[in-house]
Amino acid sequence: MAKKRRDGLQTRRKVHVMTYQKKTSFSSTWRHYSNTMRNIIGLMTLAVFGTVHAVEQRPLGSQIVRKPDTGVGHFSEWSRNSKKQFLVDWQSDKVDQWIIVMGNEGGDLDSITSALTWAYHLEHKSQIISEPMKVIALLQTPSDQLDLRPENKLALDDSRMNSEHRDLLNINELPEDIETLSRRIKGIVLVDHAEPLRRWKDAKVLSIFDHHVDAGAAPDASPRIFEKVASCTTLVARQMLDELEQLDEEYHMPHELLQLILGAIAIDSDGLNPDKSTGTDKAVSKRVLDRSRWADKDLDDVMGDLDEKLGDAKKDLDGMGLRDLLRRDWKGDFVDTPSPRTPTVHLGFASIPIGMDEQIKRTEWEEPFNWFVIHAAWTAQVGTDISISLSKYKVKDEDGKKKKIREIVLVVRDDIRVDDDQANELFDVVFRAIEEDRNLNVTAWHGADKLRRRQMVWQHEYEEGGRKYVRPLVEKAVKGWK
Ligand SMILES: [Mn+2]
Repeated sequence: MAKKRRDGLQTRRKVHVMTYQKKTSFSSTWRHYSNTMRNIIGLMTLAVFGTVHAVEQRPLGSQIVRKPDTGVGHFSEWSRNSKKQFLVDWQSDKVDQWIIVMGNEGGDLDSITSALTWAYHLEHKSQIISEPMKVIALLQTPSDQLDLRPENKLALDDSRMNSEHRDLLNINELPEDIETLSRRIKGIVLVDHAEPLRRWKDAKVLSIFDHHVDAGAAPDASPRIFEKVASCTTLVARQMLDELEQLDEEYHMPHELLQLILGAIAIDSDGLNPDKSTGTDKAVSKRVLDRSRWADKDLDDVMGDLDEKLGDAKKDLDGMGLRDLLRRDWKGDFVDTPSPRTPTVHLGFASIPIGMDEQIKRTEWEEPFNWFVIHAAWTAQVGTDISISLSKYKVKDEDGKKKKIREIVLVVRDDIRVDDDQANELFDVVFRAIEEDRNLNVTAWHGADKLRRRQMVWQHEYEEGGRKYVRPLVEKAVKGWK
């Protein structure tokens, strides 16, 4: 009976999809014409039959919405239910009961997995030991940005999550202005970042799990865990397992979640490569593996396979243009400075895993100017005054050994929060911080002499000089600007 109903639904859905596709295949001229005609007819109907009939009309300009194909896994089902409940509660003014667990806005697999894991744990644990808590994982990336990371898509598919991410709550789906929402909810839990983004500053920070530099935020949060491990997921999973094993009766731990956890740790640790990970990453992975359907397999084999598969997907950025490369791993936020003239500026960071020359080739005219105009359009859209773009690529040295080259692009614009003079000063402050850093030991990029004012490109070979290193360095410089 239930099956029959489902089949019926699917048939209806197919019809919907077909109608939708047929509509989109009309030429735009025809669509425009027919829309105009429909609007005119609609208006005439309104005029002739009045409001009673008008409410039965499809609202002017409305579109046919395609029904989502929902995920197939239990974990997906849980996640989709939480999302629905959160939205229902918001609509009925009960959003104050909710805790939001959020990763950083780069939206990598570590952030997604950490947030989902902790939300799942908190909710299920509370159902056993106390009043059930309402907890939702929030992805601080817009839904259309998720697929710019092919490894996320693959890992979520493998965990039988919905292919269109309908089972995840994304930042663009929040029904309320974030500053207002952050005052109404019960609190937030930060995973994979050290302090709340400015827009969440009024929310109560209940817990923090992170593997970046401790910025001293929310000293009373509990748990408040900062440890240098490969993956933040390691810290969240360890806490979850510790607490789970304390319970008189354990809640169900779906394989899909365990697999997601192993995938996130595998990709961040290069398959538990000892140079990239710690004993903690390994020990926690083993505990997770033992609970999974792969319990009889060898840990290093499983993690190696996951890393290879997800790592290959991660590198597959063929055909991705510069704008998508800039936004696929973008982190930005406001920084306060002591300057009485402009106390707050916006600082943004892109991380791009291919070099500048290759990025320039992916622009329409394949010339450096094109890189800077696309970049300028992007930073104008997100309102960033000071932007840093970090890229890396590998070359072979004389002995045929691979070495990693990193690049740093600095651009300061003068049309958002700061004027020309202030932009010059800010550029100098950040320029000096980067040039004078002994670890980075930067040299000018080969095309640096052709750059415009307030643009600079360097290269360096400092292995640890990724965003986790450069961001605090630049933030400190900006905070010191007077
Ligand atoms: Mn992380």
